[in-house]
Amino acid sequence: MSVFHKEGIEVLAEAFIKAGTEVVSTGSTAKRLAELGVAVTEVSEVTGFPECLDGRVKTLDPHIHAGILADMTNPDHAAQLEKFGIKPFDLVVVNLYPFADTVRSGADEAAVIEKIDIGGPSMVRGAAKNSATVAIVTDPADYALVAARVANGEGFSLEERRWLAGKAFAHTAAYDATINEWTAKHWPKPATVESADPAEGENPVNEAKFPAAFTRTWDRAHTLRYGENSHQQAALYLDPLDRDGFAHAEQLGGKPMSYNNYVDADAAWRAVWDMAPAIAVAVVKHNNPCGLAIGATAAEAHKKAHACDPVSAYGGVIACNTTVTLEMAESVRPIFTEVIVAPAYEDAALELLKTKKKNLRILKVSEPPKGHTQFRQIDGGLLVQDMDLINATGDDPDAWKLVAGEPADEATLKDLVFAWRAIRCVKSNAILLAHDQATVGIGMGQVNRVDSCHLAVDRANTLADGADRATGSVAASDAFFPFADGAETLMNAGVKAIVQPGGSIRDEEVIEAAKKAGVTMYLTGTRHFFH
Ligand code: 93A
Repeated sequence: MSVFHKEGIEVLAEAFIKAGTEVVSTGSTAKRLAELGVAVTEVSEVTGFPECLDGRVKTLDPHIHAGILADMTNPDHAAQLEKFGIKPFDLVVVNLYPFADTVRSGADEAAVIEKIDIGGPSMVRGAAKNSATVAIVTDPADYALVAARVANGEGFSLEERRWLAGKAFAHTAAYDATINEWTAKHWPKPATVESADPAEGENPVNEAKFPAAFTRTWDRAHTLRYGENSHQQAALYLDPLDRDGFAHAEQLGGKPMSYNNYVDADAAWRAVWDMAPAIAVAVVKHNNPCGLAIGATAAEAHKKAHACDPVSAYGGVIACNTTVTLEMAESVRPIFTEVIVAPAYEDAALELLKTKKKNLRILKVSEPPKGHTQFRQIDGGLLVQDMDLINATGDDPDAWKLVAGEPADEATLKDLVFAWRAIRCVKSNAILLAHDQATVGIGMGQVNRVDSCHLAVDRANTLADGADRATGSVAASDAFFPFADGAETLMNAGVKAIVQPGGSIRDEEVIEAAKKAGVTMYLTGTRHFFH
């Protein structure tokens, strides 16, 4: 037995004592077992060699490994152990040095390297290979089971040992994958190593971001009631190296999160977090914002975001990039909402949301994302890319090119910048109308841009009070207008300024249409597709 985490070993100690089990153990595990009354043999007594190199070599010795790897159903193996005076093991209990915890703690490189367990995984893999006669336990959740099998005097069945072996290999594979994730980031392929891949020469690969292979691991946190639909099974997995990420958000109230809740809340959080230092609130439905706004206060931002499309906001997910105040909680209170996400809540706000909206799932995120790599599974493969963040190239209005109309006045330019920032979280084809730092009409997810333009205008102008909000608003388009028709739809509806990437072969037609309509148009040179 050699365990870094000593929690829960009392139950094993008790079982060992009762059964009179002979136990061999390493340094501090042996000490703990002895304190619990187990007659334990130090590993150095078995190996005839002291633990050395600051603990780097403790169990790495044939007296241990032959005892683990001898297949006692094989008479020849049994005879060899006899000849060398080595005793076979029946059970190996190991848990490994906490590599991921050490990385997360911000420890320096030397400390991180020291927490790469070598002897532990060797024993785990040896015992798992030899499941014919040895049981391997790596999960403290299985200690009670071990205690029961030790107590019955018969031990584990072959099927049980094989199941444990599978768990053990999964454990060491995940452990090495985590180490590899760290090395890929910190020790990328240096320029001095010539590449055998000609494609790399043409388009050099950032090895720290895109290593030759991904061996990442996610740990199953829990299963979900169902997936996107009730006939789909689903579970949530967590990245062991990113405990600050949205998926690790603390739930402060409400029913358990569903699969769709996670998808929408992630989209809502993504829509607001990098709007900081501005105070921003997003209302998301089906992975798309139905309102996004900046306000002087969180409450104001919420009111403005909600006003964009109050019909769609029913049953939505709300994200706020700063503390949810009591005033904002009051604003949310009358609206049926599935989830609220924020980095903090005023005590009174939390109290109100918890007591008056019992079903509302309340999530507290710890930190903004660090702009992680995004993965998208395709059949038989995986697409990997950087996340699209605010302040990508093209987000700076000073670099925009005025191609039609008068330069925007200060307020209009502010709205154009807001619209351009907001559009990165709207599914393509995306057209977004904004006024006074708030969306007023969003056209999302259409398969042609002109339909998205119609949708954005319709949304802006289908309020209960019949208000025309398209007139005087500004528009952003996530990608260029392939024809003039889309831009004309916006301009006919009264949009006064448009920001778009440009780059279409018919840019001139689009620009001409804007000039004819007297509408201001800026080109950013980069786009914000989001599929
Ligand atoms: O440094 S090691 O890789 N060298 C070894 O030979 C070795 N044997 C067991 N680490 C080794 N272990 C690890 O020590 C185990 O995996 C376990 O995590 C830890 C238990 O040490 P102790 O009983 O002193 O707390």
